[in-house]
Amino acid sequence: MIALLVLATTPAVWPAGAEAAETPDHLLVVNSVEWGGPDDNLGDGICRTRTDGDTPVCTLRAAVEQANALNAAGAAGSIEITVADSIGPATRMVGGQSVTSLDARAARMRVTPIWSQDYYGAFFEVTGPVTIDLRHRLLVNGASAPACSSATTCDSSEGAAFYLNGPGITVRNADQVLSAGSSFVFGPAARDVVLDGSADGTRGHVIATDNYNPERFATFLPGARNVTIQHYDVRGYYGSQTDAGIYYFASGASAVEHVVIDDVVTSYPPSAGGGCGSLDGTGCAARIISAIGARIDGLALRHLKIANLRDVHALHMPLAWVNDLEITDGVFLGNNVYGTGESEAFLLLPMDDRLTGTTTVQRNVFTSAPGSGDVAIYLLGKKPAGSVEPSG
Ligand SMILES: [Ca+2]
Ligand SMILES: [Ca+2]
Repeated sequence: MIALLVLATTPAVWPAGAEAAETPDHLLVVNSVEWGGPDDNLGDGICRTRTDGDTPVCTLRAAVEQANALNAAGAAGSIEITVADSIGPATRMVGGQSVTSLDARAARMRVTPIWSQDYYGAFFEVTGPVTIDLRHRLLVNGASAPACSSATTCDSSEGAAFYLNGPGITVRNADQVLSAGSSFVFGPAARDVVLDGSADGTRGHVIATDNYNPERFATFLPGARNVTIQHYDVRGYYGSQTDAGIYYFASGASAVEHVVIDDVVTSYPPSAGGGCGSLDGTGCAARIISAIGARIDGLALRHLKIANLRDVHALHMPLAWVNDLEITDGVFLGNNVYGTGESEAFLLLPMDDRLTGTTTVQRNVFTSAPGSGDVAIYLLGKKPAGSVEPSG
């Protein structure tokens, strides 16, 4: 089945975050795989947790702390955090002097609540303009051992991996960013933030199937503005219907504004299997979008591929207020989403008067799993394929 629903024809275009300069004014090179920190002197512009002989040890935490301090001090020019060649591809973070009990909580920069779900803070809190390029080398995975001694201790106090809450933040080439809560939280002060899995041509991936601890790939808090996520393979995450989702929009009085999600694949094996527990997360599947009571002003979903999703709602937005929604060039294959009937469609648009502005759902391909009988799009009742509705 190919369903085409066009409510208007002009996709919105929003600015992405600024690209980093070729040679940054401040370059902080992470040469340690340790979780620990802190930076030993925030006033010197140098990333150093301690010295090993004559060599400064720079952890990712110290680098982020130093970058935040440079911004807070009004430092001129661009700041880039990168990873040394001495750290090989796909190296998990481990150890560090602030990790005293094999408990991932000990490594957190932020220990106070971000919001109700990432209540125990975040490993990394970024507050000002910086480009963080992990080069597919350093894996921030605090959701399973050895970041913590067991899946239970990993999940005992839920927090985020990255809390991005400032202007001009770009995170590049960051694989397997995982925690007990959200992988990335975009906070109320997030402005012009880019999460690019493939800035170097190698595609990014976050596959959250070690256990059921991780719950959200991207959490958007009210007030976040101009966020782009692109070039990732993402799946897994615990399947809560209230608090989880690949993309989770938290409810609040303020809107999340101008989010672009482009070229992100969420593809499960054709034959669903595996469990979703503390020792096996291969069967975990969260909603693609969860947005209960959230307000979103500008959401573009471009070139998404979602395949073989089973028994969860997919794009679940009936109780969100959404102004200017674009879903274009998506490929949604073999999905058998939660429940049956038209009101359990793959794409549940905001109901009643909650969907406003310009809505474009165009050039998408939908197929359902054999025998599922699922509906592709639900907007207060069925529309035949090829429908064209005037905006408003
Ligand atoms: Ca320093
Ligand atoms: Ca959890």
